[in-house]
Amino acid sequence: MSAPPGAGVDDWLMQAALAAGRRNLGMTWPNPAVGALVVRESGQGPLILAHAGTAKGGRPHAEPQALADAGEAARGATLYVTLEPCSHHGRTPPCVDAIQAAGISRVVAAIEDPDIRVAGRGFAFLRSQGIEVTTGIGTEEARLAHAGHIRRVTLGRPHLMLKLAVSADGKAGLAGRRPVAITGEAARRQVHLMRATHDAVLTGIGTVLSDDPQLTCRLPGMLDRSPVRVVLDSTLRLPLASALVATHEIAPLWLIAAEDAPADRETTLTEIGVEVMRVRRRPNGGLDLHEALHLLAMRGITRLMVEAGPRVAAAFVQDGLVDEADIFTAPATLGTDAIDALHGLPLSALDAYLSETETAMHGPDRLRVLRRA
Ligand code: AOF
Ligand code: ZN
Repeated sequence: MSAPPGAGVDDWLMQAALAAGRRNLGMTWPNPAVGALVVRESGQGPLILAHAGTAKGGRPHAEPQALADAGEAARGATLYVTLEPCSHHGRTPPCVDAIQAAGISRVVAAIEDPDIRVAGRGFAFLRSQGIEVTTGIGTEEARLAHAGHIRRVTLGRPHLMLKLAVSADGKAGLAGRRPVAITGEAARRQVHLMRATHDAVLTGIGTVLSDDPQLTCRLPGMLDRSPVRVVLDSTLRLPLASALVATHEIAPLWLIAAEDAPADRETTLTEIGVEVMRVRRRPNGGLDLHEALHLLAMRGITRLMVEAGPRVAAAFVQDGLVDEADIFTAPATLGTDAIDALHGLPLSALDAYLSETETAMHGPDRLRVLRRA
């Protein structure tokens, strides 16, 4: 394998570590999906001895798995890792101890871990043991891959991705909630992949009542990568016969209700395995979205995808809570009496704090990715 022109060896090996970690996005919460490689100089270029990503459920961490796989050959080798190795005693011993014990002589890490239990201590310990530490390789990609973890530990809320599907004239549906297909099959598959790489997907009770969605990942063989399904349901109207309830053994179903929602509904729902949490209402009667996100972060959610109707979508935009908007635009128009994609707001409201970073075609539909600067 030869290095692409212009990129240093550390850069492209870090890209491989990032790929190893990203494979498990959506499966490692509450932990970040870290990637690690053990690499030795072979005399004819670097040789990747082992690679690993943080395991499902968040443990074991990436580094001890890659080190165990490399075995004795790790002695004197370099470890590439997408996040600062941990230095705290959690449910597993610190990764820095495993790195030292394996005899690694150099660590290349993309970014510091903002978790207050680590925050530079991992690097400091490695250096104090005479291990060379290089940081700042693949920083931008690592910040994206670990955005959920970073926001959860620094802001107490998940990274929020808002998915929208709009017609060429910026509409999201026909008046009167009449169903209409906007985007095509390739976009649908991409949305299911997005569900797989998020910890949870959130919608509003209005969408549940009109569309009866499952919000699972129905790509072949990927049903077990379905996210936690979260419904904003202030008065607990979720029908027991809904597709969400019918699939609650495939992926958890959590409802976020108002403090004043009927207690007997909560009892009924809880008995069938649905989890109910409550948040305050805002003066306008809507649920307090900041509190809802805080609750989800406390439950361990790092990456939240919002796949909701125009009212819920607009509420998150208005509260400044959207970190990324993934907008599929179809070639067809729906006409002036169709419903706006963001209730009461132009689509350009997203430009107030997001800007376009990527664009790609999925069949006939264009995906634009907007991110917070
Ligand atoms: C690493 N490598 O692969 C991951 C790390 O509860 P614990 O003990 O599993 O620790 C969780 C914290 O460890 C998490 O908040 C984050 O700071 C770090 N995650 N660290 O060295 C990994 N996933
Ligand atoms: Zn660790």
